[in-house]
Amino acid sequence: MGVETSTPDVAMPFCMLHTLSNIPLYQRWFTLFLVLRYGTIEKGRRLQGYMSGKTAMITGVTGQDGSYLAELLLEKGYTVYGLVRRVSQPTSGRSLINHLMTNENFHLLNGDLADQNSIDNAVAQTQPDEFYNLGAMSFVPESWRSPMMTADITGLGALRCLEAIRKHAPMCRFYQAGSSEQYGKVRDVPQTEATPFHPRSPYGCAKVFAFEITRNYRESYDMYACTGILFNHESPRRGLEFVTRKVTMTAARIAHGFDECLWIGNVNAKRDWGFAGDYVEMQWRMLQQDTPGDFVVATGRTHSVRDMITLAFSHVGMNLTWSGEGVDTIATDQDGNVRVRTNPKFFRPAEVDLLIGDPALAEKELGWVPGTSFEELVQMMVDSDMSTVQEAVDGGYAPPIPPE
Ligand code: NDP
Ligand code: GDR
Repeated sequence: MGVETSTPDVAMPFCMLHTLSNIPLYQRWFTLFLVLRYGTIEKGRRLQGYMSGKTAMITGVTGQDGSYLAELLLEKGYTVYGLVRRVSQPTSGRSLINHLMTNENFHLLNGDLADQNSIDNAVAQTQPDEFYNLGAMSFVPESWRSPMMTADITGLGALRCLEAIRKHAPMCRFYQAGSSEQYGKVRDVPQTEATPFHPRSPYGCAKVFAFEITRNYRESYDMYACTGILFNHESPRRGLEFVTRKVTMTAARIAHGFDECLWIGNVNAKRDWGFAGDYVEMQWRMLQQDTPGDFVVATGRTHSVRDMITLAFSHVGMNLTWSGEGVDTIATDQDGNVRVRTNPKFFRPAEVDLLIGDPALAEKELGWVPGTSFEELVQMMVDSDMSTVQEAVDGGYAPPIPPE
């Protein structure tokens, strides 16, 4: 028999009493209004999330998306629990959430996506209303070097979260961070929710498993579980190994005289790049619907890596001219200096050539349109990295270096 996902009507008055006893009088009246106006206790409780009272758990809270999502949920009045791996030096590596540590509604719990017990305990202890599984080994090239670990964390990790919810908090709503890498060798242009998957990396394969097992738990146990199939999204918080951040940081380093040129891989690959700050709003919206579903989240525009580099370098005063093909591809600036060179070690065993998502369903059902253009995104990232490098110069320390 399936597990109930919404509060049965008969329990409604008791749920209301319990819920209302924890909040101030004026909020009780507003909540009652919401319940009467919108008809069901479930919807009333969800809208009440604006005022507080809801609890969310986030895996991957130390990463780009996790940090933005935690900020968003705290602003909405949630109590947020971040599940973090135990590290020997907790302050380093948590720079993206340091500013949240003094917020009384933000808490960290030790847990690892490789370890069922830790996720079970965290869910049983906190009884979250919403669970966002953003944790993953998320760097595609690493997935060829560590395919087992990738399958374990990025694939099985999602199953472990679903199991913990099924056993300990079956009413909890689950969001899985799906990826356009699931489409890989694309069968449709643009890609939609109906486009078949053909992943091209161990990472993509692991994400397909996570997607399918999320759907399976929804269908098997009637759980509110859904996947956002998110296309590439970037920000000043993006890891330095991903191409956009590698480009913007290297451009800033070159502008300040730390490097001569950028070493790059396949510049012909095309991606649908959006701003991560916009995309976490969608992750939240997907858990506020009456029925769970899977959605493509994308801008509907695509650009080549080459175009992204050209744009980023133009913001630091270098106008690039490209020449050569394949491993001989280079770009020179207006003074004839070679600013971009190709290193075959950045080519992938199997490439995803073209990604462009169709966000029409998300727009229609969730009322969402991305707010930041590609041009604004690149400008924002270059500005941020120029400031970071300038601060290092002023402070007399070395600026960050993108990993090889
Ligand atoms: P990041 O690489 O910035 O963050 C990954 C997070 O996962 C980190 O917090 C990391 O923690 C955590 N993590 C890694 N291994 C484990 C583990 N064994 N147990 C617990 N946590 C772990 O990723 P993003 O923020 O960019 O992406 C968030 C999610 O969205 C990921 O699942 C990614 O695959 C997916 N995605 C991302 C897209 C993008 O363009 N950014 C597009 C589509 C999907 P630690 O700090 O300890 O390393
Ligand atoms: P991706 O992002 O693999 O799409 O995965 P990444 O920025 O790593 O690569 C994008 C494209 O750029 C090409 N490329 C290079 N990439 C890197 N990292 N370094 C280089 O030097 C370089 N040169 C060219 C790549 O070949 C590729 O075509 C990201 C991650 O966030 C995943 O977790 C997420 O699921 C997908 O986006 C959607």
